[in-house]
Amino acid sequence: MFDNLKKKDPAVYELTQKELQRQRNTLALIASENYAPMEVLEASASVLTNKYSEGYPGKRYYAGNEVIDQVETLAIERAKKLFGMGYANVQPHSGSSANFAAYRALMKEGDTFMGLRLDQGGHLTHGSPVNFSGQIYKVESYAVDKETEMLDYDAIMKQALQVKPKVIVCGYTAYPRTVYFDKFRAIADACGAFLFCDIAHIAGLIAGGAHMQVGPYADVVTTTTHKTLRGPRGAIILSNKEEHAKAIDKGVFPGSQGGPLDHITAAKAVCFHNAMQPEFRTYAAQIVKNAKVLAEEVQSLGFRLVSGGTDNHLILIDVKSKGTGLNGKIAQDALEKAGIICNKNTIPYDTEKPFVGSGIRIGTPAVTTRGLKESEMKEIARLFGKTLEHPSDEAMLAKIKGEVKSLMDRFPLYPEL
Ligand code: DSN
Repeated sequence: MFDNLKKKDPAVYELTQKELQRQRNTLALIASENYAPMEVLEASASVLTNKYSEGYPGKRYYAGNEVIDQVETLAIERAKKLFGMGYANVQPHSGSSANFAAYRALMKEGDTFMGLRLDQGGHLTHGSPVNFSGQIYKVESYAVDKETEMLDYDAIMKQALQVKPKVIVCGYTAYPRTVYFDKFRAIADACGAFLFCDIAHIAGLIAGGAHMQVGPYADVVTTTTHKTLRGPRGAIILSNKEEHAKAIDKGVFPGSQGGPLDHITAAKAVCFHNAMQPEFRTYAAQIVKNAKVLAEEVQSLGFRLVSGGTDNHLILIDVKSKGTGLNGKIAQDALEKAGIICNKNTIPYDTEKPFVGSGIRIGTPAVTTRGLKESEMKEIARLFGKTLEHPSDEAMLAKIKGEVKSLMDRFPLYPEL
């Protein structure tokens, strides 16, 4: 693979190789990242990239789509089966595009929806004022409980009954706990709202049986395909309600996108097939096991964890709690120098600006793909703690980077490349 790129465009080839080395040598702890398997990379790099196929299977605006129709239909059928839902649109290019199209299907401009505040673990598309979601619609955000830092379903119910939103958004980018979709269904029913679930972070856990199912409860579901699902970059929209199908399809094309990325659709189909295999259940369970051990170990180093722990793939660490002058940005920068790649994050009721944050978010989907297990989580916690004890000691950070590389060398990444 890549022989032609190497010959024809050595500059781009070199950059891909550098990135491969970076991925091989560092610890990928960004909770939303993963390593797509070779079969997903191969489908993504296929000749399917050459085709224009605006429209949907059997109803295209261009000729020559007999094969693409089969690819897209296969992806749709697999997505439906994987999540136990009756309808799927596999064309969205990203989670934000999927959410845009889904909102268009469920709301009119100026309608009100409820979503978790961005600084508490929601996503930009869940109502941030700098995003289309906060500009086109009226947003009534909800928050996590100040004490437990978890969703307070009674408080959300109370707020929903007052606000009477058109849509309740349930889905998070930095929430380390189980999401009870059944409780959200009850809230949506009580106030007459649609329940929209953005499962981007936990889709792989749901597919792999390591988190409660969403299908029986949601009106509309969106997810990216590249996080815990371990597929190509992209997204899908799902529903069980026939009434939404037409509006969602229209919201994607022609509402907000042109031609689908057919090579990515094929890679999504591969991802869904993989996620239906028994090994994927083992993978999903291991992600959670690893996160729990990592959380306990980080906690035992004296860091406070938001909500006190984790039920899923991610851990939100209040690095300021250590009282050693750390904040999210200082910690992220020091960890990066030590080869530990993660992101700064606000924590609920943070007093720091979003660009600084009091927290560090880490997750186990990528390291679990790489084969690391509980004993390596202890090693990761040790390296994490040592780094944050010496955040400005460049020699120490360089030494830790060497230790990180030695650890990762034991778990080869993409040996074929
Ligand atoms: N940017 C993603 C994350 O890191 O959580 C959400 O889309």
